[in-house]
Amino acid sequence: MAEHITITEFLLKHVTGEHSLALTSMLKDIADACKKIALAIDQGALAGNMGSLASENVQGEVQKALDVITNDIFIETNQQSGYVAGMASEEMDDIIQIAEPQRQKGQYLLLFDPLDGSSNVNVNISVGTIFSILKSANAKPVLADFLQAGTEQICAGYALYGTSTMLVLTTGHGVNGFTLDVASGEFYLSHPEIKVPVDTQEFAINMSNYRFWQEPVQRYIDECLQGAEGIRKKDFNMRWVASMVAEVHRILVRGGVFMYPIDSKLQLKGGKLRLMYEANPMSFIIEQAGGAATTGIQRILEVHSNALHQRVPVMMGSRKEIERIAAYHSKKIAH
Ligand code: P6P
Repeated sequence: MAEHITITEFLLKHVTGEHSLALTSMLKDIADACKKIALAIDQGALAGNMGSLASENVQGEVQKALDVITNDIFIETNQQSGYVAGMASEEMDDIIQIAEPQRQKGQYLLLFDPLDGSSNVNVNISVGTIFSILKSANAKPVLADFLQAGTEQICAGYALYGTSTMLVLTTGHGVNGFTLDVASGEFYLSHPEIKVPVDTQEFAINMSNYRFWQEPVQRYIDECLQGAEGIRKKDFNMRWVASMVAEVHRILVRGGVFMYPIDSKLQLKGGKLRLMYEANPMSFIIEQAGGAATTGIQRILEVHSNALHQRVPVMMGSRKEIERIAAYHSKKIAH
């Protein structure tokens, strides 16, 4: 792999500033955790952990054995650096305090969804891990220390367990992708300085919810479906993998929009996707790659966080399309 640099070489060379030591160390542990998760998933049904447990997570979702296994891997592996003072997981109600000996070096918060799209595991469709890193105001963080706007993130990324295992991350200076070389166990830089195409002809949304959407979303999708004969004067393609990490990665590579908008079914919950460890990290990545991310009403990264498992509407991807969608929501573009 002489033509590619390893993730460690990349981090040492490119991660600078006040958080550089901490981020280099924490991202090494995150990469190690994702390698372990990839192994656990690659075993598939052979490892006997594809089933569902009797337990439910804080979301009220039946937990799959792998949800718990990957959650444990992420927590255990990311306590090594000494920089993580607290964690929060989609799979756990409360924040996770890190004991004194492990947190002596710094005050960072690691929020994560250990296995996003886990319902796809049994049918062998790509899944991922999403993470976000914040600075804590306290050495012994409490819940309030986690409730920061997405603009406060110092790092975000995801692992995609797809046809290859990839790690994609940003520290606020662009987006870079690394591919796992299974033979050596190293992540190598394979997608430097990723940029989202500003235009697209591809949208990703769960069409079965059409009758529950608000008018601006129905309008946008109707116009896409009208294709070249309609006002958009071009045909659109549709994708829906039901795995946010896979959708966002495709958009980073070839453009598109990912939409999980608010709808009449989700009104009381506030949305489908979670702000702190899904929408915020993915929005940070998309924006750093030149795209945009909105709730329909505001920039996702500026949403005020008032609960650890808060949900938000999510529409992100190619900048010009997201600007159009936001304009439809604010009625700045007449029919
Ligand atoms: P639906 C996976 O459960 C997830 O949180 C996202 O990764 C994905 O985009 C979405 O839900 C899929 O939702 O309605 O298709 O099941």
